[in-house]
Amino acid sequence: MRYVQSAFTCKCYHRCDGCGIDSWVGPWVSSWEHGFPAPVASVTIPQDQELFDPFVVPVQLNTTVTWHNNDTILHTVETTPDQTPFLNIQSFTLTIPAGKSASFTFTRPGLYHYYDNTVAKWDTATSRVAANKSVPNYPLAMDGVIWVQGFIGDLPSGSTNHIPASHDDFAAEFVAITDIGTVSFHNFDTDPHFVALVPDLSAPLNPGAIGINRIGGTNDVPGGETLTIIFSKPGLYYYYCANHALVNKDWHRAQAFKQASEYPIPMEGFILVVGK
Ligand SMILES: [Cu+2]
Repeated sequence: MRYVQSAFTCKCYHRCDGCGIDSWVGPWVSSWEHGFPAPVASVTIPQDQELFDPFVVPVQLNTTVTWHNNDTILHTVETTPDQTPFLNIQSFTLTIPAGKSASFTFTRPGLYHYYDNTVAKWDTATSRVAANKSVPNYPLAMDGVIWVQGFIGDLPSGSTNHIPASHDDFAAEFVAITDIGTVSFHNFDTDPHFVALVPDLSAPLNPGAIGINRIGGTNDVPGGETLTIIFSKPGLYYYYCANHALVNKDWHRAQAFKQASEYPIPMEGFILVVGK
């Protein structure tokens, strides 16, 4: 794929991978319109786990994602109520009986956060998906993220996030910036918190290292500390606080420590860094 910003018209062009023809991207044109197969991706619902696998799926624009329900009960796939210019731009609700599949085609770049409302709930106080207590992988919730890659206009080059006082979570779960950009985290809590990447994910997830970053709380520094991280590679960064969550290596996800105030909700977040 190739995106060209013309100096005079500000139109974006997309070069077809197959035939090399540039097409004006408005509406988006993808290689399948030039005779190539439409991109597809899949998410599995394994038996007796009450989880989506994999948790985060990066896809190209115009990809049709199919959820395969290999479980013995019905599951739902529903976008969370959160909506921003880069989050849940298309909303969907799918109901998938045991042994069946359902699909959705993503035609707008951005992040899509979805969950199964039969085994997890939307927590309005924190704007997070929380697992129901009865699920086998508790405290992991049955939610997932689809990242539809592509250009998103009007993103800032710098953004902020914070840890509210008396919380063990980040105020915003999803933040988006342009490449190169920065995210500043302020810690209003008494305890120290950390920002570190969930390991062992393959690019374009976590495409660059950010280190293990400690943010002192108000017990350390009057008013709490601010941490600023520079992101110089586009991609989707999935991070967690090592003081309040561990990495579940089976599912490549952050999992809340029992002592964390928002348990079962893990102290995790996503930063989408979009190329200009
Ligand atoms: Cu923490």
